[in-house]
Amino acid sequence: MGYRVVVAGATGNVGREMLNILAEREFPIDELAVLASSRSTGDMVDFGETGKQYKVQNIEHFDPTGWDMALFAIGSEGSAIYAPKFAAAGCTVIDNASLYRMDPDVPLIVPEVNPEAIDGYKARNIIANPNCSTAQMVVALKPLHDKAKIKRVVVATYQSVSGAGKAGMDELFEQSRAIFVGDQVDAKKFTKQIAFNVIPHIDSFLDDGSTKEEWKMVAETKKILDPKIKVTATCVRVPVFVGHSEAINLEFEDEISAEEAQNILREAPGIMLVDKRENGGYVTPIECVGEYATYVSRVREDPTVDSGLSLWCVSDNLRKGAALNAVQIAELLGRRHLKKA
Ligand code: 11C
Repeated sequence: MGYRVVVAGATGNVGREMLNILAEREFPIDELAVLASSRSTGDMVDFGETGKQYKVQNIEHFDPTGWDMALFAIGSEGSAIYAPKFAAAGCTVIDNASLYRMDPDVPLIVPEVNPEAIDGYKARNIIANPNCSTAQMVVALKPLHDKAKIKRVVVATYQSVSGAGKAGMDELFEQSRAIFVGDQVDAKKFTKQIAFNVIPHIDSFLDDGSTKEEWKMVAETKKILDPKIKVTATCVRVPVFVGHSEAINLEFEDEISAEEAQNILREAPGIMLVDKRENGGYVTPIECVGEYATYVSRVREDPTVDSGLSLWCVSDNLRKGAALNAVQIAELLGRRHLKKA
């Protein structure tokens, strides 16, 4: 006995991971519909490693009446059209796009951090999934904030190209190949060469000189964790296929030692502490691919402020940063609000 579940955007990086994770976690599904744009209609997609395949249906012609929930990974333009339609038909939308995240009537949820906020979802019947770089950061921050109250966060990100979709992954691959064989290197998806380079620019520029990705880390952290926390971010694209990394510096109101922080993080939900203070005693993005955890390493005191810590945080941006968090929201919604058929 389970739910009638829709995955929209099922052929993209995040949609495919949604299907994998629903299958891996044996989410209670009575009926599953996989949707995409007309371009992919009729394609077959795998339901994880179950051996089951589903035919992709055209989202334009799909009637959401009678379906319990829809996991959307169709971008803000698609969400603007289809999220209100599905929500009005009684199908709760769990939306991976940024469109509704700051809407006061739409809960923005990371289940390890603010599960109770989901109770407000009925106002619009939409629940938002945060940006990938925010999701992993707030999982790491929450238990430390509970202990010693974070005043200020200074974060630099090292974000993989899969955050920019399949086109971003293809561009890193193509440029790397071109460099090895001596072909011309073309930049299409990114503004500069990404192979063997880093680019301090993700999403569009804002009037104050920051980027929208940096703004999201500020605004979403405040909405999910605590509006009083000050955040400043520098978001950087790096030539890594999957896995976002973050160098995070924290200033606290109350005292907290590195050892206390390590002990707290070791017990915290969603976190795997790997912090051996020796060669290789930390996690790099390549090791987090396909994993659920948010990894924390390199926890150390920052002696330049009264109470400060620095740490390194890595997670699979397609999983905790997107698809896994969406499925965790679906599980939370089911537990707190829906009756199984
Ligand atoms: C990136 N974080 O790495 C972005 C992708 O608001 O959901 C996700 C954008 C978002 O490019």
